[in-house]
Amino acid sequence: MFEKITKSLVGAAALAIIAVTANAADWRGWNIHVEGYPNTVAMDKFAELLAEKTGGEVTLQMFHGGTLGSQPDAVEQVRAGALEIGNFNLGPIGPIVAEANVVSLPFVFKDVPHMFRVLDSEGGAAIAEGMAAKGLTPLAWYDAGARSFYNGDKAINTPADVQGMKVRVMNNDLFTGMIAQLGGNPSPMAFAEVYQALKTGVVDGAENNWPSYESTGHYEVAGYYSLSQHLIIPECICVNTDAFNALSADMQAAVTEAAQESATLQRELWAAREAASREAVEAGGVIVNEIADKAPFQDAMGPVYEAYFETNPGLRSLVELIQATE
Ligand code: GTR
Repeated sequence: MFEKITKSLVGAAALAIIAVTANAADWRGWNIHVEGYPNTVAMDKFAELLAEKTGGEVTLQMFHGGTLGSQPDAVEQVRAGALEIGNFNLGPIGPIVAEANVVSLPFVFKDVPHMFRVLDSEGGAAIAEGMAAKGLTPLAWYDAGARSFYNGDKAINTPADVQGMKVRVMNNDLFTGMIAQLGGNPSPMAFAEVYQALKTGVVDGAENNWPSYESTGHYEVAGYYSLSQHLIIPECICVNTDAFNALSADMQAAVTEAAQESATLQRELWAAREAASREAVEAGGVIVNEIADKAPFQDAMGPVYEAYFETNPGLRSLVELIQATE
């Protein structure tokens, strides 16, 4: 009798454990940005919506401020499943996923709306497929505006102004090639190190969007911001592909919906923050320089495109598709 009860209790406990673990996933997520940054707020919202829409079956603990490591490291961690979620810029993903690297070609997009139109078309599908094949499934796209050059001692108006300048870039051969073609010395470096590098003169300049230029304090040590807008790179909420595929179809739909709603919020917050950041740095004494003619910068990028096509002959059509997208 006693044995029977014990057996059935053990059986019930085992069933309960199976029931609890069958769909449940406790995810950990990486984000590089500080509190209050649009992505940080939107990733927290994602975590909230995730729990809500999956009835608590999928939860997410976010780690902000790059506390879990640099972006290139975090990309590898999500691919390997050591982390499940990352809010990544596609720049550092390009070296791993050739299709995703098209968005890091300088001047490939006309503006941010053009970028989103491409992402919502078959071009975006090709990029997403390439990413998933490398273990990074994009669930939604975030806005990261346009990146422009900043430095300490002069406005940049022509490629000649970049001549001999040491410029920090994100890890990607397209970005080192871009600076080299302008006559500068590219210096790939982790985001967290840029402030100190600018301050101590390890680099002369860097490039980023308004919110990052402001939130990092880079504007305090590099007070000329020249509107080259040479890169328009989307960001993703990316999930480890195996972790996502392990979920039921219903749960996958709920997770995707949470990510898309988070992206809608992020894009609204982004628009407001771009304006606020610009205002804040200008109030802090930054000199904003409109570049009258960006054509010489664009014309200098020919060899960067050629090098890309040489390594990825199959991707010429994807670039053409982007250029043909209205
Ligand atoms: C920011 C982007 C970050 C990171 C950073 C950088 O605009 O949101 O993910 O890529 O730039 O320059 O490293």
